[in-house]
Amino acid sequence: MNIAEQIKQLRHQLREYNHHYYVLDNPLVPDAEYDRLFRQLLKLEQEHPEYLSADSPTQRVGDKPLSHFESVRHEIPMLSLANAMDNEEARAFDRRLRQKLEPADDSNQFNIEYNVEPKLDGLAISLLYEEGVLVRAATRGDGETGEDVTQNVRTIDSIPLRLLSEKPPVILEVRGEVFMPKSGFEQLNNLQLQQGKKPFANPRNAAAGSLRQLDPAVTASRPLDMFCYAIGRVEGLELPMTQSDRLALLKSIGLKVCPEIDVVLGIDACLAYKDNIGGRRNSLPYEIDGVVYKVNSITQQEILGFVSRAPRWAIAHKFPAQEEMTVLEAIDVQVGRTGALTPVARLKPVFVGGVTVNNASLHNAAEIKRLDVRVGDTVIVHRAGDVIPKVTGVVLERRPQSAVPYDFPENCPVCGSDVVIDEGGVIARCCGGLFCDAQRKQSIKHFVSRNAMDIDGLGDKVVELLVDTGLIHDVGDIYRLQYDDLLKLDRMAEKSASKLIGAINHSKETTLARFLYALGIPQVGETTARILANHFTSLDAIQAASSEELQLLEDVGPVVANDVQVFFRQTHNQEVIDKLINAGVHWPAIERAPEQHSELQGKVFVITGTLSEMSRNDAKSALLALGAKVSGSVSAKTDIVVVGENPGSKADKATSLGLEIIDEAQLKQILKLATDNV
Ligand code: I6G
Repeated sequence: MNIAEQIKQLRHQLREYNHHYYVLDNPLVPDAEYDRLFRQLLKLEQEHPEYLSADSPTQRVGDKPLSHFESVRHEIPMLSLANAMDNEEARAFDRRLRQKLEPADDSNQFNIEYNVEPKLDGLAISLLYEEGVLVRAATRGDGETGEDVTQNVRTIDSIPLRLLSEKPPVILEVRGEVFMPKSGFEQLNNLQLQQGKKPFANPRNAAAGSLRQLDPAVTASRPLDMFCYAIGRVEGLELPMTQSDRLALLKSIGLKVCPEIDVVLGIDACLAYKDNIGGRRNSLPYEIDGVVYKVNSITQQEILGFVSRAPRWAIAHKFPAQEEMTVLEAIDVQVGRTGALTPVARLKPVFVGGVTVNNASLHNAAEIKRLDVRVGDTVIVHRAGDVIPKVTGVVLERRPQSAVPYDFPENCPVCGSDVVIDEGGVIARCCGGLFCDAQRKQSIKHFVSRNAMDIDGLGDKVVELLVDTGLIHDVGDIYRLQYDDLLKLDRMAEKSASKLIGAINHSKETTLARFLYALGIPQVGETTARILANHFTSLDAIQAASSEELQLLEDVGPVVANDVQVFFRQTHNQEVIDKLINAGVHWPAIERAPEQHSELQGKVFVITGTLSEMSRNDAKSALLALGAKVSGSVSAKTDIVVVGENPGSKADKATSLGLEIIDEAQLKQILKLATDNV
C-alpha cells in the first residue's frame, strides 16, 4: 500500500473509532490502540506534509490563536423558539396548530404527531459541511449574524471534521446546541479553583466562555459536546419529510443527536414526555431547561410557517427556572450539634425551581467571604430538584449604597461563647459545648431521632420547648419526664402526652449500636457505631479499648479513635450514660456476628431516593449483614449506587463519576444472590 493509501486508511479507521467513542458512546477499541494508530498517522503526515488535510483526525487543534472572531452572516436566519411556561400555554399552542391545520374540523379532535426532545442549556451553533468536510462553524449571534468559531468547534471530539458518508451532499448546514456535560463542568470548576481562578456559574456559561476563547488550545482542554437538532442550508441531498427522519439522517452520517428524542401523538403525550424527562432531569448527564415540541411532518410545518422570528410549528416548554434573583434580607447563623455555625440567608420570598423559597444555604463563613454577599444585596438563588436552595452569586449592579460587608460573629449567637475557626479555616465552631443551648437541643434531637433511640412524638418543636422550659437539660433527663410535666407544655394534649410517655418507655429497649450512635460521639455515624458494637460487644469494652485496639477496626483511624476516647473520658458524658442506664435503657447481649464472606464483602454502597418495597434501613441492614459498607455520600470510593424514586444529587454525582447505578429490583437480586452464596 502506498503512503497516500496508508494515510487514507488510517484516517478512515480513526474517524470510525472516534465516532463510536464520542458519538455512539460505545468504544470499539481500547484507548491504547486508538493512540497507536493516531501516532502512526501523525508520523506519516509529518514525514509527508504534502498529504496534510484539514479534515484529518490529527488536525483538530489549530496552532494559531486568533486576534478576534470574524462575523458570519447566516444565509438562512437562525430563528428562536417561542416559549410555553406551563401546560396551559402548551395546550394553547397545540390548539392553535390544530385550528390552522384543519380549520374545517369543528371538533378539532385529531392529534398532531410531534417530535419531542429535551432543550439543552447550551448555545446554538451552525456547522457548515461542504462536500462532507466541516468548513465553518458559527454562533447564532442575533440570528442574522454570528461569530466564526470554526477553530474552536473543530476541537469538539463529537463533531465530525468529515461526515461519515460515501456521497456527502454538496452543502449541508446543521444546527444544534453545544453544551458542557455536568461531569466536565464540575471537573473544570475544580480546576479553576485549584488555579485560583473564578469558577463558572453554570454549565451554559462555561460552554459559552469556552467557545469564545481566542486560543483554540484552551477550548480543546474544555469538555464540550454537541447535539444536532435541525438542518439549515442543503444542496445535493433530498431530505426526508419528517423531523424524526431528518434527525435519523443526521445520525447516520456521524452527527450526534440527543438519545432522548421521541415521536408522540398529541399534546397529552407531549406533556407526559415533559413530566418524564423533568423527573429524570437531575440524573441526565447534561443540563436541560425544558423540552421542545416540533410538528413532525415537514408538510404540516410548511403549512404552518412562521410568526415574526419563530417557527409556528415548534415550541420550547420551559421548566420552572432554577435560578432567580431576590433580596437578601438577613443572614442568620445556626448552631449545630457539634457547635458548627452555619449561615442561612433569609430571603424575600421568591418562586424558584417550582417552589417558593424563603431561606437558602450560605454554607460557611468562607463562602460568604468568597461571594462578598451583604445584607440588602440582590442575590442569585439556585434550586435544583430537591436539593437545599443556595445563594450562588450577587448582582453587584443592584447593590444598595448602604450594604456593608458581613462580619461573621466572633461569639456564638446562642450562648455567647467564643467562636473558633477549625484548622481547615472553613468551619466556625462555638466553644460552648453542652453549655450552649443550641448544641444541647441539637444533641437531644439527634438522640431521639429515628435511627438513634427512635422516640416517636419527640419532634424538634417539643425538644425545644422541653429545653426552654427547663424540663430537660440533657438526654438523661428524657427518661425522668412524667406525664404531668408534658401536660405543662404548650399545645400538648393528654393523648399526645401519654403516647409520648409510651414511646419514651418503649425506646429504653434498644441495641448497643443505636445507643452508641445516639450518644452523638463526634465522627461516629451509624456504620461506625455498628462496627464498634459488633466488634467489642459491650459498652464497657468500648470504653476500655486503647487507641490501637480501636484502630484495628475498619473505618476507624487515629482521628475517630481519639474522638471516641475523648468522649468517654468526659465526666459529664459518663454522668449522662449512667443516668440513661439507671433509667432502664438496655440492649440485648451481642453475640459476635460470625464473619460472613459474601461477594459483597467490603463493597461500598450508597442508597439514594425512596425504595418502594423495602425501607432504606432494611436495605442497609441487609447489605451490612453481608459484609458490604453503606456510605451516606457518593465518592470515587463508592462501588454501587442504589437509586430509588426521586433521587437527589447523589444520583447525578454517581452518573458524573461513571459509577455503577442499580435500581431497587437489581438490589434485591444482588442481595438474594449474595445470601444464597454465603
Ligand atoms: O433553540 C433551540 C433549541 C432546541 C431551537 C430548536 C431546538 O430543537 C430541539 N429548534 C429550532 C428549530 C430552533 N431553535 C429555531
